[in-house]
Amino acid sequence: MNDYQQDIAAMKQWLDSAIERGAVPVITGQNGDMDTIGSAIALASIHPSLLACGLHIGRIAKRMVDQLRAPFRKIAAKGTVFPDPLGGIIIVDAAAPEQVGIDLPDVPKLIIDHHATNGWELSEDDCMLQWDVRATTEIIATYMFEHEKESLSDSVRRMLLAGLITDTGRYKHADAGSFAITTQLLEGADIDYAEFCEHIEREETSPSERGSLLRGLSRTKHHDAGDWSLVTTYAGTLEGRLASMLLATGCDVSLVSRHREGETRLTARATRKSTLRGVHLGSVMKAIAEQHGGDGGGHDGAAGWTGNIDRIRAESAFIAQLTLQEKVKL
Ligand SMILES: [Mn+2]
Repeated sequence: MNDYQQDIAAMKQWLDSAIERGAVPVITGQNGDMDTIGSAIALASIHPSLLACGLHIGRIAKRMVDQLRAPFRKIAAKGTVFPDPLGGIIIVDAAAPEQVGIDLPDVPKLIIDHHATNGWELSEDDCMLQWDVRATTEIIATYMFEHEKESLSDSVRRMLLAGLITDTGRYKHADAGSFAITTQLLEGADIDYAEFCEHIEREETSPSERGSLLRGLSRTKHHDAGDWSLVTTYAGTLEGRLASMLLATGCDVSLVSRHREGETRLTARATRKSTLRGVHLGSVMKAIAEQHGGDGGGHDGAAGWTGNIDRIRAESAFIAQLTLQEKVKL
């Protein structure tokens, strides 16, 4: 058995005993992106004792949940009363407890994630699957193909596919594994891939969001951060989308910051070429958290940090950390 197969076996064992003990909420990462929501809803479909829930639901995920009438419960950061008895909790696509955003009950945990960095502390009854894959839905799909094939309805497959499509930037950041899972999900399903993809990627903005994106674009600055060409700006909303748009200028790395109610948030993106040459934004964000507090981490090409130093200091900290990453000659 390889590591992944061992993980799947451990996950099966954890799930079987948790379901026997009681209800099992499947909790999403607080950014509510399609990968975390899709993972939770798909996994929750395997048994009535499981319920997908979380603090936020992002816009693509919201659209999918509404259309497929998928069960998802929004819960509050504080004072959520979990069902009794509670068999355990599952956390999907969150690299640390802070990325869940709610007080977690003290019961056995199953953590399923694909971030390069992780801040979980495990106790004996916990189980963690941290795989080097492009989306958490790949891990859920692998599990379901192995043990819960009859739960893989077209709707569930759509949830899993949507997580893959969004986390890989419509397969721009895909690898052989994500293509293999995609093929498996499409085989035997009544899904028109091209139409589904177009549907997922349809990005509507309100006039105020468009205004915010345009102001963000008009405030951009270029920096040389050591070996890297960096474009920065700040915006009040849609930072991820803005950061991706900035990469189209040809820079190596983009950074969008935002400050609201005493909290600063950094959102960064890097091109694949840069990550191959040594940029790791997850490590940059983690280093900022170590130096200035707050919570940071993520992937090599997409990462974030949240904390309470001001925006300018946070941006400088990012530039300083990025400068430290040396370019590898290819
Ligand atoms: Mn993800």
